Amino acid sequence: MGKLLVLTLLGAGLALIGERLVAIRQRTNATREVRSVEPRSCHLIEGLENGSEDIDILPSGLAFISSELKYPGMPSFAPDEPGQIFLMDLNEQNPRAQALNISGDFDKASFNPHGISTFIDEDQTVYLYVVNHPHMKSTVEKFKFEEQQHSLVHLKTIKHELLKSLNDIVVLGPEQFYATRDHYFTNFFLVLLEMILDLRWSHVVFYSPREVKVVAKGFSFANGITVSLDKKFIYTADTTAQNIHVLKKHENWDLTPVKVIHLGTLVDNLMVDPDTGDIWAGCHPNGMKLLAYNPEDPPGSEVLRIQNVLSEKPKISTEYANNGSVLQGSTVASVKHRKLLIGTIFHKALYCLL
Ligand SMILES: *[C@@H]1O[C@H](CO)[C@@H](O)[C@H](O)[C@H]1NC(C)=O
Ligand SMILES: *[C@@H]1O[C@H](CO)[C@@H](O)[C@H](O)[C@H]1NC(C)=O
Ligand SMILES: *[C@@H]1O[C@H](CO)[C@@H](O)[C@H](O)[C@H]1NC(C)=O
Ligand SMILES: *[C@@H]1O[C@H](CO)[C@@H](O)[C@H](O)[C@H]1NC(C)=O
Ligand SMILES: [Ca+2]
Ligand SMILES: [Ca+2]
Repeated sequence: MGKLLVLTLLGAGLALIGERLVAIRQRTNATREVRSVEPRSCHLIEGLENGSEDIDILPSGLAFISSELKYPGMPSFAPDEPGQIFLMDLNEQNPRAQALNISGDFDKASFNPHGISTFIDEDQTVYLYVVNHPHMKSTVEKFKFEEQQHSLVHLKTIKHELLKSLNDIVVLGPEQFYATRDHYFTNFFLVLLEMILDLRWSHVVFYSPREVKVVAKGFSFANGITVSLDKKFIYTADTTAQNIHVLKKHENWDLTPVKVIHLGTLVDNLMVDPDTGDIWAGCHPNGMKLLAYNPEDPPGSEVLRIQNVLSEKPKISTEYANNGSVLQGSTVASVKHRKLLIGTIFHKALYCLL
């Protein structure tokens, strides 16, 4: 009896693991190959070779780029180099990426920047908020941007019990932001288990100095987050559910679901075109090639544009796609006046004219 029970349980366990592995292969589009799509003119950006996970462009045309992310399970070409924030002026004829100097009481050696968001105060001061993973923990760093000095002044580090396993951030007030928690667990082994079992414990957190709360939950892997042009809606990517959630923002900062837009690809960061309100999504066409990195058969890149987001039938188009021969592991596509920057987790970055 005992042996039979053990065998039955073992069999059921193996069947469950098998079923889960098949589900993961499906959820990561493990067998997908990518066909090339390219805008009018694109070239790789000099000086950005080790990642450009998130890119935020100011109305003035200055672009901030977070670089050299170290994230568990993902490759890094510069595992011992601290991360940096680069600046690019898209008004220039041939914009170049330059690392910003960081001053203030801040440990630059453990800087590990991930999602970023800019905020312009009433007096036109520019602040840059950065999700940071010093020693693989999560904090949010607030910097003041000094354009003349070409530098970031560190103002404060925000930590909170609910601000764990952070991925991206969108700042909507002088001290108010939403952030995505891509996994509930912080321990790599438990995160794997969370992914395998697809627990959907990932969520969106609201932060202000007076109140911190979970405002949206039930995500498989909440990733990029941004806001509509009229500031009434929040857009959040769910990477492994392969969709974008449109959420309505309320006076008290609560979020309620409006709709879900299915993309059928592993969507990472989201940006809104300031001229049109379209969503631009950096996507991973094949998640398995990211997890099991092989330079001979690298992960590709894909950028989708979603028009008429709030309409009954949003239009989804592929604006860029590559099998990894040029660009690997795209995470973000940021546009401004028909100029496009595409960033990646650990690889290069691309500048295109649309
Ligand atoms: C990716 O995988 C999902 C889930 O299996 C599937 O619905 C979708 O069509 C796939 N996407 C592509 C482009 O093959
Ligand atoms: C990328 O990282 C490698 C290894 O640390 C380093 O040699 C190279 O200079 C880095 N490239 C850039 C552009 O930072
Ligand atoms: C960066 O800032 C520090 C402190 O303000 C300063 O000493 C250093 O010269 C600056 N470096 C550059 C390259 O501007
Ligand atoms: C990617 O596509 C190019 C043609 O566009 C081809 O030459 C190359 O072999 C492909 N690479 C991979 C890894 O599939
Ligand atoms: Ca962002
Ligand atoms: Ca991200």
